[in-house]
Amino acid sequence: MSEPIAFPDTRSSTLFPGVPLIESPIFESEDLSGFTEQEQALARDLNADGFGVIDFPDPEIDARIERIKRNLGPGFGIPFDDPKADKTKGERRIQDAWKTDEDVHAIASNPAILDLLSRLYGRRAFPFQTLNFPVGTQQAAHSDSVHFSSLPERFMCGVWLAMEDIVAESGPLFYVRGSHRWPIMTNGLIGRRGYGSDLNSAQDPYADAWQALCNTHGKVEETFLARKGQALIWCANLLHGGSRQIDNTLTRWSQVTHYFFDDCIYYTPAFSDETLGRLALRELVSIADQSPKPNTYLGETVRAPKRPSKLNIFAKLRSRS
Ligand SMILES: O=C(O)CCC(=O)C(=O)O
Ligand SMILES: [Fe+2]
Repeated sequence: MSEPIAFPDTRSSTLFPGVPLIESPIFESEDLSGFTEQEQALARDLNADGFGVIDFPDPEIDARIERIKRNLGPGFGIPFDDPKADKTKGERRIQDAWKTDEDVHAIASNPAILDLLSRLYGRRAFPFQTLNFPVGTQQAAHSDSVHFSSLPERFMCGVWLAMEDIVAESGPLFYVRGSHRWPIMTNGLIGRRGYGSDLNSAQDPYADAWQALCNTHGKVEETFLARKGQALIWCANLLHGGSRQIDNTLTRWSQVTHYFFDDCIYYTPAFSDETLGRLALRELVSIADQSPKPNTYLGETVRAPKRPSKLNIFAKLRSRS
């Protein structure tokens, strides 16, 4: 068996390397001496609240944002120039624009962000998906961990960048403070079979359970009225969504980059049954350098089991009867 991978520029929890440093069960005793005071405050926010806010560390961010709007804008089919037009009538998002837009790529691969996340989590971070939104998403409360999760769990996060000043009427991002500490939503938890299932939205099966958690814990949605160039980091299991857009003539430009961390198994929980070892594995490349990111556990490569072909299943059934 191969040796566990060393992460020279990161320091994971000495006793609990299988959980992100900021979510360590002994966080209060963890050594944060390698962090600046500002970074320590961010680490504490992430640990306590499940999110933290930073100024995006790129002196060229304003120029990048303007170029992205110019470059991606026409693709949304939205009349941005008409102040009275309904901006919600066109395409509401574009996934993985990093493949064609070098500023989207640069934001996703920002070296200071990669370095910061790597140190906060104790493993090297890599970006694997971008989403660009010209308006609010109006998505119900959800955690991204039903779409993408890792084993060991929680080695995933989102970085949401405000690409304009966000006002309450434009359907701001919201989050549920502290919800990252609730159980991670899985099919096992709600008694559902996921492997091989079909869904319109991977979030649908869990919506009632998330709502019940919020009601029972008396948790409210708080909005993020961000300044242009501010970014919010959310932990893998933080509930968040897009609040209702009250004024449809407004835009709400943002970019979300989703990150995983090295030496994990990457998979889609909505279509998996973890207990049975049936995982919908992801075949990822890092956006930063397009290198493949194989699924690994303690340095050992893990491959997807061959799905049994229909023919084999029938052969098995016949041999049993
Ligand atoms: O921008 C939003 O309203 C939420 C986006 C989101 O949930 C995501 O990208 O994971
Ligand atoms: Fe999300």
